[in-house]
Amino acid sequence: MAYLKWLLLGCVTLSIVLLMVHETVSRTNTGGILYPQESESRDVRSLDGIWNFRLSPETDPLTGFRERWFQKDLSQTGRTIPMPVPASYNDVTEDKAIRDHVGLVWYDRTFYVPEAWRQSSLVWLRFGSVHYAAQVWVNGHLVMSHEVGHLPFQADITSVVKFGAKNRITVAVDNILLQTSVPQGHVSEVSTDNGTRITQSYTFDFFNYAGIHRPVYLYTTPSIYIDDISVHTGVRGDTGIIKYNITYGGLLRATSQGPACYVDLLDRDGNYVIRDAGSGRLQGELEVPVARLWWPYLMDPEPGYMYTLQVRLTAQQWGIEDIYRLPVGIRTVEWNNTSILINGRAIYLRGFGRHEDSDLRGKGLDYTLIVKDNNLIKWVGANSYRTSHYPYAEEIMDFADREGIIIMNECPSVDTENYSPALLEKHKDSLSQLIRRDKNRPSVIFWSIANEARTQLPDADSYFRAIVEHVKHLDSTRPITMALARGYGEDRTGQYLDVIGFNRYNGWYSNTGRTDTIRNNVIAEAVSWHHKYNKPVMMLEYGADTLAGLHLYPEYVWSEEYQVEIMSKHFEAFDRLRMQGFFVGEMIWNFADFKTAQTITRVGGNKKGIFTRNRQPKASAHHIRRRYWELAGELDNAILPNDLDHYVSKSRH
Ligand code: GCB
Repeated sequence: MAYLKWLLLGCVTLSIVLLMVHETVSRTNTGGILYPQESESRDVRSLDGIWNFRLSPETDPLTGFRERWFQKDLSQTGRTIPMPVPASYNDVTEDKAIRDHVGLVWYDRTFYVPEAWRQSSLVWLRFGSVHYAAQVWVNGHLVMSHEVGHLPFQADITSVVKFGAKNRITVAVDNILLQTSVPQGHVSEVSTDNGTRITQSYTFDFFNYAGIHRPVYLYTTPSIYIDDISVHTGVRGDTGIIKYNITYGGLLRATSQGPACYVDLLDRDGNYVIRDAGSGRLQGELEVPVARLWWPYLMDPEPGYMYTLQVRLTAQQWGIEDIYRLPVGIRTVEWNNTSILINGRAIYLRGFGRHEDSDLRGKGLDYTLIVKDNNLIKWVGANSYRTSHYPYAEEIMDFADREGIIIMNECPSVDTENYSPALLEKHKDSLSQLIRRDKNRPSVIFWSIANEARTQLPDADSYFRAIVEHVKHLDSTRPITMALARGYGEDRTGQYLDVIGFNRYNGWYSNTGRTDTIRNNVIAEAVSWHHKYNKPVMMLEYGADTLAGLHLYPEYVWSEEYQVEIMSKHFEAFDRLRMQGFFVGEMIWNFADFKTAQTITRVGGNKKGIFTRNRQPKASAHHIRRRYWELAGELDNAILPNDLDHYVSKSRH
């Protein structure tokens, strides 16, 4: 009985969130989600910093709603503590109750809106991501509700802000995952020494960090504004093609003429390549003579070449002009039964699965970490990664665009089971939001629709057919994949995918310690997937937990030597598979160690990283570096760095 009460409570919390979504949908922007940007017509202010924070009482989680905490300063409702934004709240204090809290937490802060913004400006509030569900009030008015973490949401808050005065923003965050959330989770009751408490469980291993994870921006647009830009690029001979489609927002009188739109194209150095194109139309096509193409890292001496599409929207009778600058990379993506091609050249992926995860910050955006990770990716000679198991921050994706890193862009569906119509809608919605956000990024080459779904279940067939149809409808220019973990014999979903990705822990979860079973098993499985579906195949996860500094020889589980050995056995398999013509990539699990839920199978987290959580290399990082660079040399004629091997003797150098 008590169990049911708690379960219901979880549902109640989320359904309040959902109810509010419906109530506020008219005010929440459902159009584009362009990244906030300063321009001649737009102003941006960051609301990052130290916010006030408090937990909802665990035994009465809905108090904050009942007592309307959003109508006063949070500090007037009880004791608050300082909390950094962006950051996960879990690891910032010494309090286990905060780290392991299940349910709602509250944040607030004040901010000023300059008087100068009153003139002809709309004021927008945008969150890069809040995990898992959020409601936002400005000056006591509910302005936004959002569900599914890892994705941005925004609203026009002009009607509720006070210009030239102090304003308050309040955010309620719910971390409860249920059978109809993406990803799925479960709440249950646990009997403790202090009475009954709720506890949350989930089948995935990464820690369910929560909070305001990414930057919060206040920004302005003119009253008629560029709402969204979509580009599709192509190549004809040495001419680059950019097709664009611009939508605008704001109220125009029924009698008035629509706004006119002009586009310019600038090269990487800011020089005009094309001026005033489009003769006022919202759609058009640019022809870029002798175009510089967007190439992946190490496939070209200047990878990640980005132009800037400068869009000017003018509503002359109102004297309004809005300007937005979108980075654009020109490239093509094609695929067939055996290969993926970028700009007509076959690619071979060498990369990893990753997590947004670091000490203290959890999943909070951290610029130092982003730059460090980006440096390490390039140091290792990787050309790709999967955004396992959810969309990564836009600030991270910007690096991938500019550096030429190929992204397999994954939505937050992990271990999906208990298929239901409600879950299907949520899952589709997460993909709509992801595609809306990332559709213009040249680095995004694949959409990954799920990780390790239970694809052997009868319902998986129609469920994933519907998901694939949905994605194709939104974007048919990129191949769709999924990280499959059920055996090829029982899988029901590969038929709908364009590329087969599989995860398998040979020598770790199966045949532990027997590295001599790896090579043939990997080859046999990859070949079987290809035979079953006649699609390109790649390995998206393999690896071994490794405690940095643990050395055991001959190789023994958890040691650095064992991780290296396991990798070499996979490398042998990959090289033989490459010769068969359908094997398109290898991604090791994981880039870095990361925090997990507490279980007896993890020692202080998942240790399958080739880097420690602190981003220091294990022996495996040096090992994979040699392979990835050598592959780049062999396949793309990349020039190898001269420190791949340390000097040993004259005969080797
Ligand atoms: C998997 C999951 C990944 C885990 C990994 C592991 O199959 O996709 O999220 O972290 O295994 O290390 O167990």
